[in-house]
Amino acid sequence: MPLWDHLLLDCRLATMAETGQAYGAVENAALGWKAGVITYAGPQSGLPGKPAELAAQVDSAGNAWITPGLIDCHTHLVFAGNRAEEFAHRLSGTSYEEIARRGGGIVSTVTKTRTASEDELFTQSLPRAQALLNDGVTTLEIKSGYGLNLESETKMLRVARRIGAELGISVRTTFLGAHALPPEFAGRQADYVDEICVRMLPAIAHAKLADAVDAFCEGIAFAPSEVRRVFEAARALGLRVKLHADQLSDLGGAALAAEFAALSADHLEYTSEAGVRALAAACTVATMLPAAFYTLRESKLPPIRLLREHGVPVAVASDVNPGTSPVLSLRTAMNMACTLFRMTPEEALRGATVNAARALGLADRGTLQAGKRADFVVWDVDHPAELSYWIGGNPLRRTFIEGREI
Ligand code: DI6
Ligand code: FE
Repeated sequence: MPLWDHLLLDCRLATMAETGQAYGAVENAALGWKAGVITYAGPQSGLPGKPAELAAQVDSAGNAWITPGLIDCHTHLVFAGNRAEEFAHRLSGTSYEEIARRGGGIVSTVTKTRTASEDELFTQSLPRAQALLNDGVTTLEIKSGYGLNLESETKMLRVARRIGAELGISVRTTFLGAHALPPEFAGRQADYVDEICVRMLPAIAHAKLADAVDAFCEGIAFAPSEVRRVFEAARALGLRVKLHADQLSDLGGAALAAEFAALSADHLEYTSEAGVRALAAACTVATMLPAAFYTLRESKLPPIRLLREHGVPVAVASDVNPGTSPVLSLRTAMNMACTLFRMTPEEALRGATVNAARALGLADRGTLQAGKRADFVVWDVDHPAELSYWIGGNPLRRTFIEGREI
């Protein structure tokens, strides 16, 4: 009786485990799995028996590099329409904040998303998830935040879950009701925060539609005191939080996220050293979103050196959204993390695997180690640094999710 379902021989594994080796690399390696879980990831010479006796199916990876499936821990890919027109306006000099103040920006996507039927929203959003999957993503976070009322926020979250079921990809959903002020609440921001805390959040928690709760803490969005109310409501319902923090200004977002033991604080361009210390103490992941930095032509760099010095785990995500990050490739975001933020290619890959898993509170994936989910990608590259090096192209050869090739 074979022990395992499948065994791949002749692999080069970028395990991303903390082994002291760059990328946790193991060459001349083998990878075995059973029932969707890795049973062996190590040197081929260390296999506990003859391959044919170990697994029902044995084949060769032809010495290809294999990484954990990429994890995109911050996206807003469920939305209707697009904002190519706004892109043109920004290029001719109108700022993102100015467009938001004039009722464009996020609110224009809200109008389209509210109007779209659930099927239309699904049909428009699915190809974006498919694009990420085609580029190596096997776990994906999707936020709501373009509905801004209970009906449309739950519609978005249902569509997000349906995308996961349709593609066989693992989707984690995040409720982002505190993304923007919906027009019907103009001049009544406190009432909208009440609506989130008293009505929307409890209903969404009850329907088990969200795995976490997020908020946009910014001058053009929600103040720290308002975010605090949302986070207290989330905590009372047993939901973990994340925060869009310090993207366009320093409102102390990182420290606020840390105070609530957030899974992650995201963006962080304007975060101070005190904020970085708070993240380190709370074991909160710092998520870099360089494609938004790029799209907004920002110049204030996030404090990468301080994050390193204080040992904060750093994730990298696409932030797919129609306004500030129309990027449908996590590898492109990894490239930008290197070129724009001067992260190393290894840090970028760590940020899109093991640290991204932490940012989603998922302990069962992100590395190639026995006991982890058999989510992995076989790449046509000579070195794992190439995953951050190339822009475009299609180096992906095979994708496995829970041990099943897709
Ligand atoms: N920060 C962002 O970069 C996106 N949301 C957020 O909170 C932008 C969303 C949009 O412009 O549609
Ligand atoms: Fe975002």
